[in-house]
This record gives sequence, structure tokens and C-alpha cells, in this order.
Amino acid sequence: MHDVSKALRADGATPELVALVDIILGAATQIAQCVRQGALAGVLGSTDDENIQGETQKKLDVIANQLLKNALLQCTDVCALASEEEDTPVVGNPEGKYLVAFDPLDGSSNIDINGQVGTIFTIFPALRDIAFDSEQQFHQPGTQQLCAGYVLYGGSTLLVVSVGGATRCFTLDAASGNFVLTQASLDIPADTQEFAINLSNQRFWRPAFKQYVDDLIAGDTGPRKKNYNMRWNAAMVGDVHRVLMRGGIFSYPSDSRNPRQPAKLRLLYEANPMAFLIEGAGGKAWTEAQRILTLQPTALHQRVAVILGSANEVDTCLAYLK
Ligand code: AFP
Repeated sequence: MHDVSKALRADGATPELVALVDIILGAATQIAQCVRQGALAGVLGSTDDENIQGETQKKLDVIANQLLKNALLQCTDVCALASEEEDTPVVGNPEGKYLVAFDPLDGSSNIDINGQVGTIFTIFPALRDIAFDSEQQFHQPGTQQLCAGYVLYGGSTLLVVSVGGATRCFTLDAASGNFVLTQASLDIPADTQEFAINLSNQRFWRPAFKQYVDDLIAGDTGPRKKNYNMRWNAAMVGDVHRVLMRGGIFSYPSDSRNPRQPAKLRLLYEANPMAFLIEGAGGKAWTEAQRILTLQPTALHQRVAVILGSANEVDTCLAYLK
């Protein structure tokens, strides 16, 4: 048995769930090859299409989506899947036990600059009291996730995954094609001096959030009495990975740029899986008013404000917003 299967079985996952994660990893390994080959594989640049979010699709968005879709639809345990790149759920086997949702390639704007990108995924149980092909299947709070994870295509290809216990990190061994356990349990320090927030949006923030960030920037001359450093990857997967590795606070708050879309990150396949992993590593993940995992979804591509990371820093941020 490979490391991922062994660890997930030890964490209580059923053989079927482990097999499903293995299928996702098979597709992710192919995506990793495309990312690594880049221009040599002709996969850089944009298509002429837009997704449901109104964003221009990159060639790699489409390729990654197709690889995951093809692999998952061959699995009889998959009832339906949802993707950032699909307007509506894609139906699999009506009797399938699982729902899978994913952002096939998070951080698409990094593709053409050789920056970090990743695949974020989550698995929910299929609900027997709701039609198998209904979008309502996916309207489950994040607490119901059976498994959440991401594959980060960076200097190394990493898998970070949890089935509800520890958040574990594996590294893809290019020689064997296996993900090898490299950190058995991630543990986010409660305090931090690092933040990841896109400061170019500050004129659109609510005053309380702006005050919080102003006080971070004021450093040891302000009320926080310590200096902070800033990092921004423009790929949630990269920013959250850094927080999982060494602590920090990551936030994409609500703003007033577009009144019809006050938040940017998607609940189902971005905020929920990341919140699951962050909590498994001892951190906190909230919207501006509520624990992310307890939100009752109302739409497939619903967007939410996100504040996550080192527990004490998230608490401080939330205290400003009260
Ligand atoms: P994609 O999934 O479309 O690549 O979007 C990435 C993302 O939603 C998230 O990963 C980043 O945190 C965020 O966008 C970066 O957004 P800005 O460009 O507004 O900083």
C-alpha cells in the first residue's frame, strides 16, 4: 500500500474513499506533468472562452478540468462532480456514494509566469433523499466533508490532505510516481508576524478591516507593537500552503468593488476545503461573521469572505470586525 492510502486508512477513511483520492491523484500527476512541460507542451496562454464566473479560461484550466472529469466519471463511486470550470454539476453514477468538487487549477494568472498553481478538491457524501442530479446535493456545509486536499505544483509537487484527523503533507517522488509522506501532521503556530492580503483592494474594504490592516502595517509603532511582513501569491493554494507551513493570516475579505459580487473566493471548492485543512492543523478559518465550515451553502458557485490561519491572529482580526 502506498503512503497516502496507508495514512488515510489509518485516519479512518474507507477503502472506497481512499480509492477515490487515488483517482484524483492520478489526474493531478498528469496535470503536474503538463505544468512542468509548460511551453514545451503548448499548454500556456488563454482560450477564447469564459467560465461561469466570467473569467477567461486558460488552456491549462481546461486541460486540468478535463483530466479530472475524465478520471472521476470512470469511477462508479462518483455520483456527481462540480468544478469551477463547469456551470452546473456533472452527473456520474446515480448510485455513487460520493460528490467531488474541485478547482482544477487555482491561481490561473500564475500559469504564464511560471508561478505557483494547484488543484483544490473536496469530497462529500451523496445524499439519498435528494435527486442525484440536483445541484442541492452540493449544498452541504463544510463540516460534512469526508476529505479535503490540494495538490500544489511548485518547486516540488505536494499533496496536503485530511479526512478529518491530522492535516498531512506528501511529496510526489518523480521516480516512483508515488506521493511519499513527508510531514505526518501540520501544526500552525497560534501567533504570527506575516499576512497575505491583496492591499490593492484597500479602498474598497469596510473601515474596520482597513483599520486592522493599517495596524499591521504600522508595526511596532502602532497598537500591535510588533512588525509584520507581507506575502501575496495570487494563488490561494500557495498562500494557504505557506500558512500551513509556518503560520500567518490569509484573507480575501468582502469589498465594495462589485456590489453584485461582494466576495471573491468560492465556498464549495476553495474556502471549505482550505478551512478543513487549516482547522485540522490547529488554525482558524472564518468568514467575517462565522466559522466557514458551518455556512449553509445556497448556490454552487457561491462566494464568501475568507479570514484564515494562525488562531490568535484570526481572533484579533475578527475582534476588529465586531
Ligand atoms: P482562479 O481560481 O481563477 O485562478 O483564481 C485564483 C484566486 O481566486 C485565488 O486563488 C487567489 O487568492 C485570488 O484569486 C487572487 O486574486 P487577486 O488577483 O484579486 O489578488
